[in-house]
Amino acid sequence: MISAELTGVLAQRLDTAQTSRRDTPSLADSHEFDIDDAYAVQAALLELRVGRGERIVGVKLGFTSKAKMAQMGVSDVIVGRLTDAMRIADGDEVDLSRFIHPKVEPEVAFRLCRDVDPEDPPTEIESCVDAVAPAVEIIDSRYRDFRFTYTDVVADNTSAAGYAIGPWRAVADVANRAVRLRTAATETVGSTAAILGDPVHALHALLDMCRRRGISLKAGQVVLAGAATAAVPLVAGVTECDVAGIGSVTVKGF
Ligand code: OOG
Repeated sequence: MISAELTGVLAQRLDTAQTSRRDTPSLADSHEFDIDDAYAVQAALLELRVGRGERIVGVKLGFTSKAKMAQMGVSDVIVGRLTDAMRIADGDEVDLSRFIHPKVEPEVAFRLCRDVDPEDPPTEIESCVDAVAPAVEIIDSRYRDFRFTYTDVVADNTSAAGYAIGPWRAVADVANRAVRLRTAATETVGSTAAILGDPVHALHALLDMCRRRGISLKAGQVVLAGAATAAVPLVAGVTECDVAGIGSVTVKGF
């Protein structure tokens, strides 16, 4: 286990990379730390953001696609925090100079209608969700060239940098829906089945992580269930994510 002091130093390094938009080498190049340390660095990083007045508004899951897990050689999802500073309203402009090297992923979002207490977790998390929506997540690893280890990316709040959510609708079956992500440069198609077979499984994985890692969730918070396709560069112009039968969401990079 790394010391509280080193935890703070590593969190500060990642925070400076984000606020100055300058990438940093992998922490694992110079430090040995395990997954528990990585979540402690993430928590310290979020404390810095909250200390600047940001509010935690939800969580995001990563590595929910089998391809990405295989690529990283892991079998566990990762969890990061979303803050209000990361939120982009549906259709709004987003200044690309806010980021280091942003990429975008098509996702499904869930809205929580009940708190989730890790000490007294619900038996099934579906009862805590009242709405679903199409979403895009902007990931912007603070590491040079997106080169990181499993523990690095957890420390870096799972590359979370921005998100936009389309119109909410009452909970619907979101299994195996066609997903299309269009940017000015590329079009990518996929299926929500890439998200652990069904985005609802991402909710189950989240509940498990909440129990294991003492993460509490609050009614009104959002959950991004993970990418339905590989991430693509976020470029200037309109980026649209469409989830068949659920709806679409856009952001406009400039
Ligand atoms: C890590 C974040 C991955 C997902 O949905 O798998 C992620 C990264 O690739 O930078 O958000």
